[in-house]
Amino acid sequence: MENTIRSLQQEITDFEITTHADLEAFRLKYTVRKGLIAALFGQLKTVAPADKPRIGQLLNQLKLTADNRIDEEEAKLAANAGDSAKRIDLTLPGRRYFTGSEHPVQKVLGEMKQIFSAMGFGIATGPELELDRYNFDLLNFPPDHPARDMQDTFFVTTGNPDTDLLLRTHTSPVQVRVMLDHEPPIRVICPGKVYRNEAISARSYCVFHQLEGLYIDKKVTFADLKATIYSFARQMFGTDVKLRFRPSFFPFTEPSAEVDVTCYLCGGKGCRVCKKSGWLEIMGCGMVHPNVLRNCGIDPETWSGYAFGMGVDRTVLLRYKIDDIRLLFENDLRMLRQFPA
Ligand code: 2U9
Repeated sequence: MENTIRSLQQEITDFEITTHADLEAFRLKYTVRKGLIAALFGQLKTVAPADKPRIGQLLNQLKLTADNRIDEEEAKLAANAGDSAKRIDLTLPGRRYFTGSEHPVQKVLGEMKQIFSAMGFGIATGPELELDRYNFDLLNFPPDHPARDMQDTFFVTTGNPDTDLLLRTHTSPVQVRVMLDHEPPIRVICPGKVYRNEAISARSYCVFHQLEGLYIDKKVTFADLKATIYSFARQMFGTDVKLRFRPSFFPFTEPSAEVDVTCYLCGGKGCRVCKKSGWLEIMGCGMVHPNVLRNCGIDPETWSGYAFGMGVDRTVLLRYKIDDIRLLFENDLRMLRQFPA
């Protein structure tokens, strides 16, 4: 027994412990309730009474050595863990963080807002879920106008013309709200999302962005409208662009026009994007229809105004050479990360 204790004493001192797993193996072998030391204590009753005090003392010493070893090794392992945390390799390349950035639609909208703000326009916003009255009736749409068709508009409720709700098909109802709430003069732009029940493709989507503008004052003329659009187009598309106004029709403006700029991709020579015409359509515009002024509580004998409206997404696609409008609405990080701040 004495020899066994002495050889275990040596073993416990020499046991190699470098990891937590080694330490656990040590503990399981020697110090647990079913370990070697406990087994020797169990054999103490077989020792001759005269030897018992000496052997007992040796066993106590053995147990103490094992317990001390565990305490020491635990402390060493803990100190090493601290060391490795402190051991940072400063030569490693840093991790790249993607900090988030402006969506390309918001970049273009931001530029447009900046241009009109500098010309004195305020910015107004309104609800995307809109009253049928504000989206159509007050804007002089006749009851049988095709835009009111279920094929074109997402109606939410139908049956009561005063309370029916729909997803706005243009931002014009925001200007209606501004006119109902404020006395002229009024000079605002209204940027925002609009919804149309259209076949989805790479070129058209059921939701897109518009920016519309409205100016109402005494003696506002079509010449004021042309000057404003010229100034905007030069700042937005380049100082070299030329404009052309083509007569058109909208229920809410009279007279009405559509505006083209010389294609800023080919300089007007003709390319695939402008379909060899040299022109790109950028917006519609016109003088606010007297019926619309009256519907919104403004006397057309005293006040006149112009309005314009443009789609934003097509400019975004052309500017950034994106070939599918749906990419603007999918929030796919692989696309968005190509537009860093
Ligand atoms: C009020 C009175 C008049 C806003 C206008 C247009 C012409 C126009 C289209 C451009 C491309 C819509 O996104 S698009 O399909 N818009 O052509 N919008 S005048 O006229 C208004 C608005 C509000 C009270």
